[in-house]
Amino acid sequence: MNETGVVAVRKFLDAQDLDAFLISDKEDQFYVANYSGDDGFVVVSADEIFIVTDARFFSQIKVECPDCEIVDVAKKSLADFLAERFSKVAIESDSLLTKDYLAIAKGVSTVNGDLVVKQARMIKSAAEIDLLKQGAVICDQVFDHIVDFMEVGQTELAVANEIERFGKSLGASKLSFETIVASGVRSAFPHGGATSKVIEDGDVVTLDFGFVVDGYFSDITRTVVMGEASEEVKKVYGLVQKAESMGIRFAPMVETFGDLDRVVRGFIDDTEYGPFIHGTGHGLGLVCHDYPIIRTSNNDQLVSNIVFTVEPGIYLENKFGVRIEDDVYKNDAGDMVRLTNSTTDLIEIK
Ligand SMILES: [Mn+2]
Repeated sequence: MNETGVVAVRKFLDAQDLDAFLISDKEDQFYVANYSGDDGFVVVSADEIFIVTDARFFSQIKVECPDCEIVDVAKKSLADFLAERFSKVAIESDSLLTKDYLAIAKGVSTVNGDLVVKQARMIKSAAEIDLLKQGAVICDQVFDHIVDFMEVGQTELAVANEIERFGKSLGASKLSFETIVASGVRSAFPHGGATSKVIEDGDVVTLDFGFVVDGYFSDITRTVVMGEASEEVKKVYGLVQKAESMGIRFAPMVETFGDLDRVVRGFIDDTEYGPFIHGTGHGLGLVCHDYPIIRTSNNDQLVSNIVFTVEPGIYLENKFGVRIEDDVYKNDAGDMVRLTNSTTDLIEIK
């Protein structure tokens, strides 16, 4: 049971005059109740926490969430359980299946509580930051290794496989996402997964990867050049590098994540290579693209201990693309701390 999560949920129940909060999002379930089963629901009321699931998970619940009460779905459906005990229930519309919602809505009235747990999850404890740091350190070690490993003539897949193998050998439990190795004109695809394309001399190569440590995600992007970088590549690279460092430098001075997006976006949009086509970054935590997504419309305050990425990019169709991404947070003193520390200077692999 995570005190911060439970407090946030019960505060919402109080404010909205609700009887219970139905948590359907798996990471929210883990965050609030420490329940890691891949099936079932967590229901938080003013003084109890229930886990509604089947017998496959009962023994695990006794270990993970000893204070929670088990509701056996073989004997009572979720909808019946809620209808018998509660009348007004918060739901998570971004994860609750429509069929479950329709069944529940017959017996209780519902209020949407999508961001309640996600906003609590944004603020990381020291222990969570430590796990996020461990993943970021693996990213840095993998980047060092892959720069030595890469040669003209390898396929993107061979490079991706080596990134994944090496990261796991350093203790990662899994990948944050399918590794991106995009070379040559493919580097202009913002999310170009690795293919059998052979990496050639002069190719710009975008490497975007991450690893999970104890459930917490990391995410790094570096763009390298095989052989000599052209003047245009150097110019675009320099602009992206500047945009990224501006994002990190300005983060302590802005009020909201939307403001941070405007700083980075404004810089790229004002160059001859604008507009900047995606968000400036995203939160990192129990999922890779965690709340908040850093875009102009986000009004969350950029307060201390929210771990997030800064990842501007410029993509020139049919030519090449450059993106640089680091994992950062503002500490209690108001200073930015980088979790990933690989150089952002242009590396030409010769
Ligand atoms: Mn990212």
